[in-house]
Amino acid sequence: MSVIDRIRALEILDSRGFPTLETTVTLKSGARGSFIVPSGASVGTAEAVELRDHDARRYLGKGVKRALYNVDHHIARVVCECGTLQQQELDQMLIELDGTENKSHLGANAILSVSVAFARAQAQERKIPVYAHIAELANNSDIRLPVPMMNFLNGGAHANNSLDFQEFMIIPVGAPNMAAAIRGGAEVFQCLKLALEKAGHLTTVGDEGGFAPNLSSHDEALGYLCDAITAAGFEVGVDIVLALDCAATEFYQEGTYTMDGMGGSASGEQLCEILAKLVSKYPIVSIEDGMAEDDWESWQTLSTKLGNTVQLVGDDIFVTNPKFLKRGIELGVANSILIKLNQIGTLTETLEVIQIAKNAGYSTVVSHRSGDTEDSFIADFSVGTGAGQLKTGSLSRSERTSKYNQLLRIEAEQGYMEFRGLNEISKHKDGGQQCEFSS
Ligand code: 2PG
Ligand code: MG
Repeated sequence: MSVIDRIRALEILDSRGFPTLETTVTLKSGARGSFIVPSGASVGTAEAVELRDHDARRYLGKGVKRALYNVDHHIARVVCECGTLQQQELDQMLIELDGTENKSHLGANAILSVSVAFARAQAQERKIPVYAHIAELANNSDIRLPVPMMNFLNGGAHANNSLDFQEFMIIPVGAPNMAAAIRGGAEVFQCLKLALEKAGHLTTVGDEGGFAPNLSSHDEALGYLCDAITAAGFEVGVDIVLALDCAATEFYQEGTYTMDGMGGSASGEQLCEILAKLVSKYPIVSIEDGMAEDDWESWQTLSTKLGNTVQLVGDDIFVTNPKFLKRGIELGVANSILIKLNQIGTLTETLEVIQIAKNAGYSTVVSHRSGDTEDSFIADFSVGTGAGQLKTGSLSRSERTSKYNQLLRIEAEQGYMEFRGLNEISKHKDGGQQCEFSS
């Protein structure tokens, strides 16, 4: 139980150079917590609303002064007056104060910034690590490090290149701990850079810090990843496996998936075949948004075809919202959910969604946004909730490495914390024994 003394928001910049909110909550005890809100590019239609100013004279209309005003005035006035508060009470109060289903009145950015900053302030007040406080809020006794999904080749809405799929990731599942996982990933990343350079490709990076070359096919991208894993001295499919985020909503319209960069279009069924072929050729254990957010039928086809062997992660289709997740569970759509705090807008609701997923046997992948910041809260959040997996971009750009570095700090401070490797990934293929990794 804490009493809020002061709340202040500031308009600062995210990794794409667009404004976002940083909110600081100060408790009566003097403890403080801050949170910087991230921002997506491939945004699900049903996500909670990020309030922007739409004033073309500032930041091309993307200013967040209205959201800032809502924090400093509307929210602060109410929550600073109400005495002792717990997280759930605060979040409920924010939801009611907003009064809309999609948080469009105050803005999900305004609401989330207060919700998370309060949790951090409480952790400081209690003199415990943020992840330990989150574990208590989540009622989770299974604290552990997440397996990191590292996005080394960027395409889709995150890069200006030929790749239609948005993310080509590696997962160092054979690592015995976080330090080894990150070291292995970093070595693969450097080997990939050398290979791309040698082939005459640009090694400029996309929004999430992965390389963004103009490749001729998704096959070629996956081939580059496999070669880099081998060049770094690891065994493809054993030490390190692969994952995709197709972000298929971005190239879907009226029943057709149009992959311009790859020069072809496909029906849902055909895209399903394309994905099945890639899975049979490469050690892909996880596919996110293989189908579009409103193409539930093709999602069902994909889930029937690949759901027994591959982790199928719902991002745009579930938008971290209990309503859509429950529908997915009923219809047998996907077997995993991507967890983004700003898709739903409060900490408490995010914890509820994770609980629903866990109860249904769906795995959970905590995720950054493509427009992110130096804030590393999701690292602690993934540990405290025992989510099992964390997707937070490549091993370059500080807004990405800030999360990996926080995981390294947590592991080092603890001396040991459980890291389950491939066992975190639902429906994965057999294999994955530990081998070439050392810390
Ligand atoms: C995604 C995310 C993060 P964005 O689609 O999973 O990688 O991208 O933040 O642009 O929605
Ligand atoms: Mg996604």
